[in-house]
Amino acid sequence: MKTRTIALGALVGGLLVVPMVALMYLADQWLNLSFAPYDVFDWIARILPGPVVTFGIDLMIDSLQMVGLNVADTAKTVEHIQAVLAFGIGVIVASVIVHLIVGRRPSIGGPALGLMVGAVLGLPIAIISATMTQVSTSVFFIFFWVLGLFCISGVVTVATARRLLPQFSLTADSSLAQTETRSVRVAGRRQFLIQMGAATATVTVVGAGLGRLLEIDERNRLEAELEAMKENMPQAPLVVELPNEDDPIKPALGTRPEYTAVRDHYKIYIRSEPTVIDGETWTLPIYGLVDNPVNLTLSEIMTRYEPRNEFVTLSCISNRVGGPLIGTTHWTGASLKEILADVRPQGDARYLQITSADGFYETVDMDLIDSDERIMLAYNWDGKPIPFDHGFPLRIWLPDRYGMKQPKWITGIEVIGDYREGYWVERGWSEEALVRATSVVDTVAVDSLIEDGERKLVPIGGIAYAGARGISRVEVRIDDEANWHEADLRSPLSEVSWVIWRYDWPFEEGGHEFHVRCVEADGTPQIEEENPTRPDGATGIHTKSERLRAT
Ligand SMILES: Nc1nc2c(c(=O)[nH]1)N[C@H]1C(S)=C(S)[C@@H](COP(=O)(O)O)O[C@H]1N2
Ligand SMILES: [Mo]
Repeated sequence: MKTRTIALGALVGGLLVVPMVALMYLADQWLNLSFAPYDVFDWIARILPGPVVTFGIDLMIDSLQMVGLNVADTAKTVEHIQAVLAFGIGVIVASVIVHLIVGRRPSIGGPALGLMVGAVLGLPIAIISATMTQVSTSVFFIFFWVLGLFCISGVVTVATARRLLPQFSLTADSSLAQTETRSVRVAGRRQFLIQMGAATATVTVVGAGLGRLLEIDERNRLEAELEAMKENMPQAPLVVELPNEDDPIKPALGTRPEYTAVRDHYKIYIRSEPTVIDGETWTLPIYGLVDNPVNLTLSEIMTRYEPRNEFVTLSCISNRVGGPLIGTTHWTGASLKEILADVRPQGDARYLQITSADGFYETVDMDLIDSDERIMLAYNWDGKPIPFDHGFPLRIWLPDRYGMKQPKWITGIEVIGDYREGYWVERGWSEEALVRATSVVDTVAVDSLIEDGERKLVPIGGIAYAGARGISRVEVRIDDEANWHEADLRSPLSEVSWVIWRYDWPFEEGGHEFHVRCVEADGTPQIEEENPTRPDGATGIHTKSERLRAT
């Protein structure tokens, strides 16, 4: 009897949660109410200890790689699925518990119990949703929407439990007459379940379908808005020209693009969804230990300060050796040193605490800003306003640091005296987050063999990167050779971008391993020892295995 009750509870929970999620999705898209499964997921990710979160992310990345999926493309989708699944499992478990309670005590039940169950579960989730939400709707509405939905679901769950659990429709089943009524009742229950399933399916399809249409519509609207904004911006869109087109060293076929298309640039953010900011109303307050606090608009930042341009390679500290979380694009912004001079920091000012719309924050040492005019508050990528996913309208750029030190979606800068840890530093990641030198074999280009007299050469190529410190040398080793061969270096896009290298190797059939290592401009070799990403960034030699056949 107990296993039947559990199964029934799970079934009802499942039938309930699917339309619930669909309705929340619809409400999110239509009325701009928050999508609770993401809010809860984001909240859990925020409160869990750093190592646990890192372990979870690592596990996910490993699994994705094991099944051969592109991590940069799929990681967020997997997170979304996890969030919804976790939410679904939560509701199913709750429904099972309700069924067990109602089943054990047929005397209790009814709408009061349903309301109570809904409120007990809905209250914390409504509070989490209201505090974590990224939408502009009043938290008051969000709170009552989530709570209300849970209360209704609670009432429905208890009511269905009372209809479906056998002890409500059956006292004894020994006599023939009662066996007849029993079969009638079993049939009635089955019909009720079918009706419930049909209702579930209808609400789900209509809710999810409408929600999806609205979502597409909204995305188009935002993109059109950003397009229109480009026209009115003091910084006219610019066609980015690469400075090294004429370089005689050409990338080996199959090397990643030297300039990353913005849509292919990796994306990392602490939330399930990117943060969307209205550029028209956004301002940047700079306050705290300053004599002249300011509140700058986007166009003030663009026009008051000489725009600075740079080809920037950005890497995530969670990028593994040879991983996808690295990209190079063209950044435009205002020198932070110049902006700071205008706010006139007071004598005891030491750090800037930068805060972001998504709840992210980091601290930057003012001595660093003083010593490096290149540090910028960037508003353009690839000659256009930074896309929503990448931090519109403003993000900071710090040469030589991993992405974790560089907030996007900046909403405020407080000038402070005492050091405060940043979001990821608090979670156990590197305080300095200086990028570590790394080199990667992208390709062994068997499809573009070069005839060299008697021999054939196979181009091998990839990237090397050491932040703002630059690369002076890249070396390749094949299999267990004693010697490393010096590769050719293409002139980089900038002093702070990665370098494309290539080495044309005398072709030999069979399986081979191609290893690469690099040396920084000042002669420091890359760390060959393997280290994990946490806490200071991954190190180690990248190796590509390839089976070569003459064609
Ligand atoms: N506001 C905010 N800024 C942020 C983050 C974030 O989650 N929120 N992630 C950081 C990390 S860990 C990285 S690697 C870079 C990624 O920038 P991208 O998504 O444009 O590639 O943004 C950094 N800035
Ligand atoms: Mo990162």
